[in-house]
Amino acid sequence: MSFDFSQLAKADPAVYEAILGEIRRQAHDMEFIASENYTSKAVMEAMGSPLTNKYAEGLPKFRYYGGCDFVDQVEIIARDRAKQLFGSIGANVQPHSGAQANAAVFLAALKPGDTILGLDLSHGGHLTHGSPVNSSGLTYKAFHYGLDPATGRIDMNQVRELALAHRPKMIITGASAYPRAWDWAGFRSIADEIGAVMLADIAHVAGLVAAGLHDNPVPFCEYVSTTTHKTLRGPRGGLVLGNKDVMKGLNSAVFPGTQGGPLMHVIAAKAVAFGEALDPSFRAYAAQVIDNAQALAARLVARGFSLVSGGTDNHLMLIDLSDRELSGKDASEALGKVAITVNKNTVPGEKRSPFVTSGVRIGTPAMTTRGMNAEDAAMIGDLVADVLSAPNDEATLSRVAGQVAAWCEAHPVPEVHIDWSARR
Ligand code: DSN
Repeated sequence: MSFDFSQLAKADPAVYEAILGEIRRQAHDMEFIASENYTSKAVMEAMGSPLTNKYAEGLPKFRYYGGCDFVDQVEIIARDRAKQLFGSIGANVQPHSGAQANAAVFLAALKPGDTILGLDLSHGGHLTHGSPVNSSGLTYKAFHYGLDPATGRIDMNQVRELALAHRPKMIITGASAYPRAWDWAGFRSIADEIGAVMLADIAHVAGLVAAGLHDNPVPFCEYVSTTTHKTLRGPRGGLVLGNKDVMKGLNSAVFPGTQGGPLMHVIAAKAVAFGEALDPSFRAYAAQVIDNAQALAARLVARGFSLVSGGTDNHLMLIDLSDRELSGKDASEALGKVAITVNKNTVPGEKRSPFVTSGVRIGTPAMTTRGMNAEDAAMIGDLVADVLSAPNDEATLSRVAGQVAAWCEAHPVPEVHIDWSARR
């Protein structure tokens, strides 16, 4: 991917050099962090635009600043496309991140001290779903459901028991590291039993939902939050969707409740990404993401590795190293030596510290953008298995590093072409 950094190179060589280093790293490494992707050049052009200069507190047509005509156009396009993508009545495209989107939902729906119920962090949940080190866990009384140890899947009986016992005001669904489909209808029926509202945080699977390849929680939830940069392949940012009863409160909870001025350049980039996700080619991309994850997972299982839940329905898998000497940290460092980038991750029943962990999370969104097919994914599954089976063997590391370099050279980071003319 080519960039024009002519001004930056002269104005600030130190920052320029660091950015170049990161561009090279992205080109030379296989990117398997499940929450990362390569955005299109069009998305980056929108993000790098002069819209960063504009203050636009408020909503389109209801701003606290003058000069908002053009940023209004941008925000309306982003909002309409988000609603179309997810079949939602309402959307607010201003949250700066997924954490900010969740903070706004909590402010809109809860009072300090209210009870919430979400997926346990060490079972794949997220910090903002009531972790004691996050404001969600400090402000609200949080309880957590987990995975059934026998199946590695969410234990809906436990969810119901906890819901009946603690009567949370909000049930939170969605995860950072859960490889299986969600039973949104099952959660809704439990929420209805106790009169709770429901939030689905689909930050990870949003692109799969948008493509119609993962069930959509919008019909079941008062609130749906997401990031825009993972499977959705947009700029780094957040988005929140809501039904007609909650949008007024939700909009106020975003601004002035939890944020000031929106990042209009990022909202422009979200609009572009949503447009890309509405293009039929995005469905083929998302289908390939899942095929690749399943091919990679199958190869790891064939090579004797345990996966949480035994496989995947989505874009990610979790290698469970609990019964091995090799920790998640060791595994991620060994893979890093051959330029395969992953992250260590806790697994259900984690015995090691969160800095060490017994798991490795592997996701296929970025590498699929880069042209990986299912055959490549199976081959890369072998490379991962080779490294994790002999993490200190220099000959293995050197051979795998060569294979990684050859694949990366043959599959440059793409521009992500969309046939815009077909939609004009
Ligand atoms: N940190 C993100 C992830 O990697 O899944 C979630 O916020």
